[in-house]
Amino acid sequence: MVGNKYPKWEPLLGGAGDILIIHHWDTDGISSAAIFTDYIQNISGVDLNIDYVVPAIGTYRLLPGSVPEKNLDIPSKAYDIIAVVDYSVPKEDIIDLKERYRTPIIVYDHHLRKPVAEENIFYYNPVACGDSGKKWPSTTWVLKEYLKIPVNDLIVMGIAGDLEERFLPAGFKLFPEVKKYLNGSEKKYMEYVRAKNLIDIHYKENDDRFLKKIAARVLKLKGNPEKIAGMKSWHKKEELLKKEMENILKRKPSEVIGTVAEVHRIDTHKSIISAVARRLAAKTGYIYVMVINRRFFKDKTQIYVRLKDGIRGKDTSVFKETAFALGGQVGGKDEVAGIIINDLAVDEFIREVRNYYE
Ligand SMILES: [Mn+2]
Repeated sequence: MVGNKYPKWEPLLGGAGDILIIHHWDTDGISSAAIFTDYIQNISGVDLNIDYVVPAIGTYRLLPGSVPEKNLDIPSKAYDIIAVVDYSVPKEDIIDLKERYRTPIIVYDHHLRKPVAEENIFYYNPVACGDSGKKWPSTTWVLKEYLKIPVNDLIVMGIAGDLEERFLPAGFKLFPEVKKYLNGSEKKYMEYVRAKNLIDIHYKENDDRFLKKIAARVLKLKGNPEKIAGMKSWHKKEELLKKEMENILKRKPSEVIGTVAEVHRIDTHKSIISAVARRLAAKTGYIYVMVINRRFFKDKTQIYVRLKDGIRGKDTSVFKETAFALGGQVGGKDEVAGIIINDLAVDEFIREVRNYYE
């Protein structure tokens, strides 16, 4: 349940004009930015100037400066408020951002992190504060509960973004409001999953220019899955990407870790590592799948670990702790580990994970 422990930030909007929204590059992050935009536009009496910034794909830090050295290409101007939605970063980064810009920070998130309790940081993350992640399927749901918005297309889109078909059938029981909104139709829900795939094309393509506009675009479409399905140019991009994905999924694992994990090495500039891991996790006979991509960053490697769908009582903490101890950047939820690690540390990482599990 939503308690009263969270301070209200709405009074800050009085007199505010320039807002920066930093959001995760995926459908939940985009939908959350759209919901937040709609909310502040409605309660502010004036026209707001809103800039959107999407961090360099695959990074989980708030390090202002042009990409690739730093991961946030923030326009050089002053902001009255900065919001960070659905983007999981270390607590220190949020505090640093507040001090650097001398502005209040509003955070809405559902990733597992240490909570931030600091003056002028309005931190809404029930999962960081001890709630089960199962109760918070998306950041759009966090926004819905705390801003007290009735279920709408953007909220469902966020859920479809993070959980896809895995939301069903339990999600209709756990979240009767969603079931009611969709008239109990699982078929209708799947339209959001299809629309989600079209939205996610843009981060998979690594299209950073368009990603700065996509939250406003999706808000204009009100998150309506039929309208999104009508975007022809988005379909074309999807086709090309699908072909590349199919080619990767046809291959056998490059190696296995005991009876625990299958490992796939890929080699691409596109940001498809999480999508590849998702597809593999749906069909693997192992407990985990690990995907390794050496080509996305110049001298760093992307590693993505995902727990097989439907496995209970396990998480990805061994992978996260091992990578962290080797100097890697680590993010993700219980069932997912997103890791960026120096090329030179990859072999050692695999060796240590092997030592643990074999
Ligand atoms: Mn999310």
